[in-house]
Amino acid sequence: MNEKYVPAEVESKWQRIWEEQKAYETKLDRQRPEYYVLEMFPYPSGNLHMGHVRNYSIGDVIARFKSMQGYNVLHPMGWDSFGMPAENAAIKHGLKSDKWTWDNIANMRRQQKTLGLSYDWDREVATCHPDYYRWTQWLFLLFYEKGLAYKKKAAVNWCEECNTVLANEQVVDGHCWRCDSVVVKKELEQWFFKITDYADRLLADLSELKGWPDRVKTMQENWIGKSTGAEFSFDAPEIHEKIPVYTTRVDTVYGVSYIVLAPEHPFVERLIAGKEQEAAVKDFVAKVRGLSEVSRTSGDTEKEGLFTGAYAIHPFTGKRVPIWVANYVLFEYGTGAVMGVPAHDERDFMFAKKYDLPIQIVVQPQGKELSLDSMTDAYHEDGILVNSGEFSSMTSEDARTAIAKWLEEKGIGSGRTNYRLRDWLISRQRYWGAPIPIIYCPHCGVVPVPKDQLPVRLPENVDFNQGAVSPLATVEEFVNCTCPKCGGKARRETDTMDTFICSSWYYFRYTSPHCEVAPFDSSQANYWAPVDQYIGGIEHAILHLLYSRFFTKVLADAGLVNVNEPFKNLLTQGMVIKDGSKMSKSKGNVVSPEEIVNKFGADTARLFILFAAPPERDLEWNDQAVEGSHRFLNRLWRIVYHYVDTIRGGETSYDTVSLTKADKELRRALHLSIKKVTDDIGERRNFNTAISSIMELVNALYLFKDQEDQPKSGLIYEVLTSLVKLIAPFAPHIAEELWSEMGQEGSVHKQKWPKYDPDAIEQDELEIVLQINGKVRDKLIVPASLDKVALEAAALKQDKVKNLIADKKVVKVICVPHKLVNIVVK
Ligand code: ANZ
Ligand code: ZN
Repeated sequence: MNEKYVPAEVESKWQRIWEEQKAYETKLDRQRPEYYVLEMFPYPSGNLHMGHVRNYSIGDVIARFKSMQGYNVLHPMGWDSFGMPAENAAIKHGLKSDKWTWDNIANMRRQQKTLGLSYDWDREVATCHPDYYRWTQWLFLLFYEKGLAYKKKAAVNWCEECNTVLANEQVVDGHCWRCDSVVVKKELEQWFFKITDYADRLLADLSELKGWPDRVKTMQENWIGKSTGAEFSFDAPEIHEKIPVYTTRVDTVYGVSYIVLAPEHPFVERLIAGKEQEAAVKDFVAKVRGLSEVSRTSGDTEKEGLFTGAYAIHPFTGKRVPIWVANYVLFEYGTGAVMGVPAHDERDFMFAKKYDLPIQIVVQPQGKELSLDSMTDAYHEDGILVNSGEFSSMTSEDARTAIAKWLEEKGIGSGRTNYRLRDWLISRQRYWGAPIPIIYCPHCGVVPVPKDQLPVRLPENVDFNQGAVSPLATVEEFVNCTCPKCGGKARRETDTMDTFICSSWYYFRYTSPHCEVAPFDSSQANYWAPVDQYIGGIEHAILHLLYSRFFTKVLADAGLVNVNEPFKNLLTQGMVIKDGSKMSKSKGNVVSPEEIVNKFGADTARLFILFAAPPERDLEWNDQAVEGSHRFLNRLWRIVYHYVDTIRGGETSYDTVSLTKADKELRRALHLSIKKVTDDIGERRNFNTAISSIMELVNALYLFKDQEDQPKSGLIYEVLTSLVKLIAPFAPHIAEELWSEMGQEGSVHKQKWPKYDPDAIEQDELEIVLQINGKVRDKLIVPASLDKVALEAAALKQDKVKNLIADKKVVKVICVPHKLVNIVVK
C-alpha cells in the first residue's frame, strides 16, 4: 500500500473500473425493495457550479447508503436541455443551438464523472433529443385528446427581452423569472394546459406529502389560492344585463353601497355610452390597462376609480347602487366585478372615504358596538348582522349559509369556489423547444399530428434575423405540410412548448429510457415510482414541482401510472454562499468545482460540502475548511496504512470477554458512530453530524494506537472495515481504495451497511452531575448499572455535597439515571 494518499490516482482508477464493470447499472428486481433517488436534472449551461456539486453529493450519499442497506436503488442523471441560452448562443454568436447544447452536455457529463457519482449512465436522457421530445409531443396530444390542451386568445404575460410569452408561474413579482425584465400584457392567441381542472386535487393531495417541507406546501397552497364564497348578480337595467359579482362575505350584502367593475370588464363600454362620464372613463380604462398586474394589486398603490354614470339594482333591497370602475378590481379573478362594502372591507373603506360614498354598518362585533363616527378602518371580522332585513341578528357564519340558500331559491346566485390558479400557458415563440404537434388545415381546421408521425423534428437551419414572432415561422420547409386528414396543403403550428413540460415527466422516462413504443413502460414506472427522495433548489417550489404533480395526476387518470404524486420526499438544499452572497458569475465570487477537484480530489470536495452545513441550510464557502477535509482524509489513509498488515494477516473476529479497557472504548466509539451515521443519513439527513461522528471515530483510533502496542487483530479488522464502509457514501473513491488495500473482496459499495451492537455502546462507568438547587457542584463516577436509590445514596455521601448541605434541610432529591442528581435544600 502506498504510504501517501494521492487522490488523483485513486479517483481516476476507480472511476475507470466502475465504468468498465457497469457498477451502478440498475435493473428491475422484485426480490429487493426499491428506492428511487433523484436530483433535479440540470440545464446544460456548460460547466458545473458548486450548487450542482452540493445537489449531486447529497443525492449520491443517499443512493449509496440505501444501496448498502439492501435496496435496489435507481439513481439516474440527464439534461433539461431545451431553452433560451442555446438559442441566444445561436443569435449572438452564430453557434448552432444543438451543437452548443451537446458540447455543453459532454463537458458537464465529464465533470460529473470526475465527482464519482453513482449514476446509471445507461439511463441518461436529454429533453432536446428527438427520442425524448417525440414523447413530450405524444403527451401533448394525450392532453389534447383529454380536453386538457386548448388554444385561446388572452391577455398574456410578455417578456420583451426574451421575446416570448410566459406562464403566470414564470412571472416573479412582475418580472421575468429568467431575465428579470418587466413583464407586459399582450393580447395573443396561445396554447394552455387546463391545470385548473386539477386545482382541487393539487390542493387536497398536499396533505399526502408528509415528506415535503412545510414551506413548499404552503407556497403551493397559496399559489392555488382556494377561496369559498358566493356568486350572484345585480341587474343593470340600462343595458339589460346582469352583473355577476364574487364575494367571500355574502353576509355583508346589505352593506353594499356601490358596485365596482374591472376596467377591462366588457360591460363598461356600454354602461358609459352617451353619458357625460364617457370620455373620462375611457381615458381611465386605457391608463389602467397599461399598468402591470403588480402595480395594480400592490398594497401601496392608490385606489383609484370613476363613476360610470349608471346604476344597478340591489337584489335584496331593490335600491339603486352606483356602478364604478376601479384599478383594484382584477378582470382575471372571480367575475371581474365586486360589490363594495366599505364598512367591512379595507379597500372599499379607503375607496368610499376617498370618493365620499355611503358607509353602512351591517355586522357588529359581539360585546361592543361600532359607530360610524368612531370608525377609522373597516371591521372585517365576523359578528352579528344588523340592518340586514330578515337576516338581522344572525351570526355571520349562519347568515352566509342562509343568504346563499336565498340566492339559490331566487335563482340569482349560489355558493362558489374560486382559485387563484390560472391555466398554464404553454406555447412559446421560441426555436429551441419541442414543436407543438398541431397542423392547421384550411378545410379541417386544427388537426393533431398522428402519433405515428412523431417526432415533429426541429429544423436545423433557422434564420433568427427576420424578426418573426416565432423563429420556426420563417422556415418554409417546416411550416408547409400536408394535412393528415384530407391530404391538402396545410401549415404547422410554429410555437414550441414551455420547457417546463419537458421536465414534468422526465422522472418517469428514466424508468425505461429506451422505450420505443410509449413515453415509458408503465410496469417499470410503477415499480420505481414515486421518487422516494427528490433533491433540488427551493426556486422550483411552485413551477416545476406543481407542474410535475399535475402531470402525474393526468398520467394516473390516463392509466399510465398508478401513483398520484411523483415525489414522496423532498429535500430543498440551501445555496452555496461566498463572502456573504450567493456564488454567481455576476458577483465574481465563483469557486470552480473543477479546480477544487484537481487540487484536492473529488472526495475532499464532496466531504467538505456535506460537512460544512446541514443540507437545507445555506453553506458558506471556506478554503480552510476544504483543506481541513483534505487533512482528515489523509489521516484516515495513514491510520489504515498503519494497520494494513494487521488486517491482511490477522483474525476477522474476536472474543468480547477478553477485551481491555482501551479495547472496549474503541469498540464503543465504533458502534456509537455506526448508530449515529445510520440515523443521521437515513432519518435526519444530517450529513454534517454523521461526518463529525466518523471523525471522532478516527480520533479514537489514533488514541487507541498510542495505548495498545499489540492490539487484537480481530478488533482492528472490525473497526477499520466498518469505518471504511461508513465513509464510503461520502468519499467513495478513497473508501474503495482502502477496502481493496485491506485485502477485501468486491466493492465496498456492494457491502452490507454495518449494524450497531447495543451491548457495545453500554458503558461500564458513567459520569453523573451533582447539583444543589439546580447548580452544578460536583461530578461523580458510578457503575452504569447503579439504580436510582443507590445513585441517590452515593450522591448524598459525597464529601463536597455533605459540606454544602450540612446546615440545611433536604426537601427532595431528583434523580435522572445516567445523567444527574439534583438535591433541593432549604
Ligand atoms: C364583498 C366583501 C365584503 C368582500 C367584505 C370582502 C369583505 P379572496 O379571498 O381572495 O377570494 N374580490 C372579488 N373579486 C375580485 C376581483 N376580481 N378583484 C379584486 N377584488 C375582488 O377574496 C375575495 C374577495 O375579494 C371578495 O369578497 C371581493 O370583496 C374581492 F366585507 O366582496 B369581497
Ligand atoms: Zn385538411
